[in-house]
Amino acid sequence: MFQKFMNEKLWKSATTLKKIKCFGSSISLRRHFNEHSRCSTIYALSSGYGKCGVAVIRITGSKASIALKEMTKMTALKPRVALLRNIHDPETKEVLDKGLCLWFPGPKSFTGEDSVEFHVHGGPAVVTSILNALTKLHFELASPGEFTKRAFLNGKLDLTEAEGIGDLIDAETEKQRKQASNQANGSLHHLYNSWRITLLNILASLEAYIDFSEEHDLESNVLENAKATIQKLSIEIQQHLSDGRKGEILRTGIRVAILGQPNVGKSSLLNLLSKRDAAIVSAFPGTTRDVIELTANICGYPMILADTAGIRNDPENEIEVEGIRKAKECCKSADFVICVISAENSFESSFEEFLENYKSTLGIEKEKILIVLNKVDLLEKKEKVKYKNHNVVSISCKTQEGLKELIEALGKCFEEICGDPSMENPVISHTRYRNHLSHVIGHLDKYLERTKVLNYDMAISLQDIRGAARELGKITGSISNEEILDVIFKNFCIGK
Ligand SMILES: Nc1nc2c(ncn2[C@@H]2O[C@H](COP(=O)(O)OP(=O)(O)OP(=O)(O)O)[C@@H](O)[C@H]2O)c(=O)[nH]1
Ligand SMILES: [Mg+2]
Repeated sequence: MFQKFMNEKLWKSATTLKKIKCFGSSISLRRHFNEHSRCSTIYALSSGYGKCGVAVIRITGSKASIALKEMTKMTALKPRVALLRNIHDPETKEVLDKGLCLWFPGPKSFTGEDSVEFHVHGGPAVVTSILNALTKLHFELASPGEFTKRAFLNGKLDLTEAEGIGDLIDAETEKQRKQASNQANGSLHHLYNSWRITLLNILASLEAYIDFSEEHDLESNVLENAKATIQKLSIEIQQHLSDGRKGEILRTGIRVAILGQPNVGKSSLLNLLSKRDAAIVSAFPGTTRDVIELTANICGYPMILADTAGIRNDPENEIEVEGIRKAKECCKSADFVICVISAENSFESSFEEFLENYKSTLGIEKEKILIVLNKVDLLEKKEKVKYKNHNVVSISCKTQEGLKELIEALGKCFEEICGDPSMENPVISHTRYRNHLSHVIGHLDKYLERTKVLNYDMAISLQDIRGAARELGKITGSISNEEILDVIFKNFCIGK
């Protein structure tokens, strides 16, 4: 009988979960959105601005089909078939361009609404004329990320998938693309949703247990099972959280600082790795004063490389003192440090000692440092061999000798820091997820703490589980509000 009662409860909760999965957004927000979207049809240039071969203009909303009828004179609309048509101004009837026209009736479209695409010649005047024509149909220019926001509100994707799409557009390197693509395809959605479903199932069984046990005095292992599952889940989430922020670092770029004494070739290395003549190089020690940042792609990893002032004990003036202070700050906050030494200087002390020195004076962990011996073009062959025994990469910024080895070594270090998104389980890519997950752990810990006491109040303990499920819902967007969505979508580009 208890089992039957439980089954009913679980069935009810499963139905709720199905709804959650289908729509992905809170019901009131969806209702509000549906009312608004009924009257607003939006458009935007979805390909980049500027001269290009083909430009894509997208229209979405309940009146999108009017664009096809008024501007292409098409009446019978074939879904998802590209047709070459003249595109007219709806008022003057002038032909603005000839291009491909596509019709995506909702809900089988990206946004879930009726949508139209015009693929036209990518000249700025052509694009402007078509955008102006759409204004004449009383459509509204889309705000940043509005297409994706509508897709989310129409239950086509959850928030992690929407943010994955945003990251995919921002991705500049192969590893970033892979991580974003996994996320856009639901890797985090599945993980967080499965945790939420586990919690909702526990809630359902505990609620059933409370209801049932008031009338019947039955022994049941429901409580023990719930506790064991929550313990297991808490460990799983904690492991997911203690990931060294690899996903976030990969998404935003690995911050690498170049550190070393004056004149060792730090600026030369920055220019070489970023393939730009950005920093001033001179034989005068103390040339660089400010921190100069450039980006570079190293083996598919995004590196934000900072050149810094050379560190020495006898700075010439207060400008150099400030430069050295900034250099130290930069190294302390970096994810990784390239420490450059010069083959010109005699370097007799052991490298281990050298590393220890940096570790203690600047607080940099040994694992986060790569030592680069520059100017090896000045060394005799037998001298070069001497350095091979040490954990050092030898290079000449002048002749580019050793550049390939340096890039490989950096690639390996970056894989340690960020992992390889092709091989790994989904990782936290946004601080937003980390914050919510920390709250989830807080709720679960509270639950486990309460259940240690004999005769604890079960009804109150259920609040902790509800709280944890709610936090997971905030990540995926099954619980959301306009404010959260505004923050998330404002960073998207217009037309996506
Ligand atoms: N022979 C040789 N000279 C180099 C090499 N790399 C840099 N130099 C020279 O070393 C001098 C200093 O180079 P920079 O790149 O300005 O050195 P830095 O470490 O940035 O110096 P500061 O900004 O003063 O701290 C310049 O004259 C460079 O041309 C190299 O691999 N071989
Ligand atoms: Mg310099």
